[in-house]
Amino acid sequence: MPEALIPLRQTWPDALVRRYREAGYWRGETFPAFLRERAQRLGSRTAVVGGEQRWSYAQLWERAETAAAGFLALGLVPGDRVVVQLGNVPAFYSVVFGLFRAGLVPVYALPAHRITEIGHFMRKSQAAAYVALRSYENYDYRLLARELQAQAEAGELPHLRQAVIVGGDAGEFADFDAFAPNPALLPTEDPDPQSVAFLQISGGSTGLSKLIPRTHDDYIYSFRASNEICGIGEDSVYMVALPAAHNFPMSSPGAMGAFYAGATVVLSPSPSPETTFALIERERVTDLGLVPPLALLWAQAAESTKHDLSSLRVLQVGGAKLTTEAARRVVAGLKCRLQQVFGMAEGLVNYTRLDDADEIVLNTQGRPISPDDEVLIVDDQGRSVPEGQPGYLLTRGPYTIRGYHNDDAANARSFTDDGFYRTGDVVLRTPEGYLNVQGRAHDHINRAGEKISAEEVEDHLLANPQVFDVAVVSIPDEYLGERICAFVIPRAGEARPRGPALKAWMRERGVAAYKIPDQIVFVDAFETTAVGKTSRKELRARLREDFLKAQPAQG
Ligand code: OOB
Repeated sequence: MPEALIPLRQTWPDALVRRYREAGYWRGETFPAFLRERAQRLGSRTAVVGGEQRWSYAQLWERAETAAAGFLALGLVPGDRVVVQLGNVPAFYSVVFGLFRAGLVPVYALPAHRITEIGHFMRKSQAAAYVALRSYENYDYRLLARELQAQAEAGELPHLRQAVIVGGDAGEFADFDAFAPNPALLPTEDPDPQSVAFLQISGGSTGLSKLIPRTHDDYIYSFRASNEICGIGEDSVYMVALPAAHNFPMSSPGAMGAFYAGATVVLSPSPSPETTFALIERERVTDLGLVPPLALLWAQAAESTKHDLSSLRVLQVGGAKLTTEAARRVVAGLKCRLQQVFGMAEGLVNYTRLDDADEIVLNTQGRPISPDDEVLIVDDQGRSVPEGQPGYLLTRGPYTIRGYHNDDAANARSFTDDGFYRTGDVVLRTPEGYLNVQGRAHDHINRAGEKISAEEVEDHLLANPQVFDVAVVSIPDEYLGERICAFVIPRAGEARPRGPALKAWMRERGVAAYKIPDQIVFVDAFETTAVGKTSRKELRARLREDFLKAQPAQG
């Protein structure tokens, strides 16, 4: 018998629960209930467009109900967790809403994840099932399903019972495309709005990604309020250009906000101008979110494009810092409104407002969604810093989690005794109450919006017998914002490793490609301080500094 499932919960103190309800933030809405209502009311309106598919609200709901019945027919039971690894295809939403409808709990993985990450999500969430596309971006996810199955047979994934393949050709796995409607199997009641609807994954600033439990009430509030701030309504056409599972295109206001508003969601298989510009013209896209390097690429490409981009109303940029100069270039290149978004999967999201002065839009990362988002900016001792000074950002509020799932050590580190989440970001607040992101407390690398833990990459490289020691740092990069640089001390007596071979070796371990170092620098030793032992943090800082001094001209 596998060990019992660790309960999924997110607990705000009673007084705050009352406050958030009375203030009208938490309205007792749930994912299945709102989509069912939209399907009844909006029926034939287009909900989602992707590839050759174009589904109305009625069709999306019908497909979600079929998916729900199919998952339950496989023997999954309400409360089971299901790791979902799908790309930007309409089935992403029929699967996810199907899971919600069945009372199952999606765990959102990204298409780039491989066995190391997926195995970790499966174990941490005690997942009963894995759902993936047959193929996406030239990768056959049945390979991953097979690896998971082998781990399950070896007793390493005691909860895993089913793997489901979407998009045909399911091989030995359950075939999502063959799921049949069966209303008798479906729950008669909608889930508890205070219950955990899904597990999002953290950027993993230290070590492996953590699982983020979000409730129906808290998450729906975040995108309903985002819709208002971002001006999303029934006539909006929202494009998902970043990976659909990421919190930004999911809920800020994202596809979920768009569905909530009865708008149309257009999925792009790639965020490149070549792919997206034609789609923007064809579908008359009005809103979308990008990470800074893509926004710059778009601004440049827009100047010479033959496509009509005049439908674009708002371009949101977030996930990593957009410098003032970059913001200017984006505004000059794309003739639409810019909105900066500073958010995190754990909760808090800040937006510049659409009617803010250019000064604010160019120079800040916005202000919180909610009047009840509490923001503290503190020093090393946890004391508030004087107004206008940089400090660590702590936050608590009606859509910010109070703890990660199944991770006591991370919870002890990441939350204060009175429930504030330590974001790890260093920010300052302007006199108008807007936040400006200055940097961060942890050694993670923000590579074009993908967060990579230096520690995690170091651990992988240290597993290589040719590597004696390694320090992984972020290096400023013109295109990516930051790139991953690994300083490696080869092991004496072993054949000297080569950079490309080390990268290939890491890839073969089954690690997401975005975590593979962009650059490997071999060194003979890490110089230590007179005291003898240097902290990893200091060591990384020193290596980065020396590297930049030695090669000031490098990107
Ligand atoms: C978004 O979410 P995550 O969970 O991938 O990453 C959160 C972290 C933040 O703590 C911060 O370090 C960084 O990403 N970040 C930014 C930023 N937006 C996010 N740093 C500077 N400037 C910004 N505008 O990245 C995310 C979630 C929802 C909406 C938007 C982004």
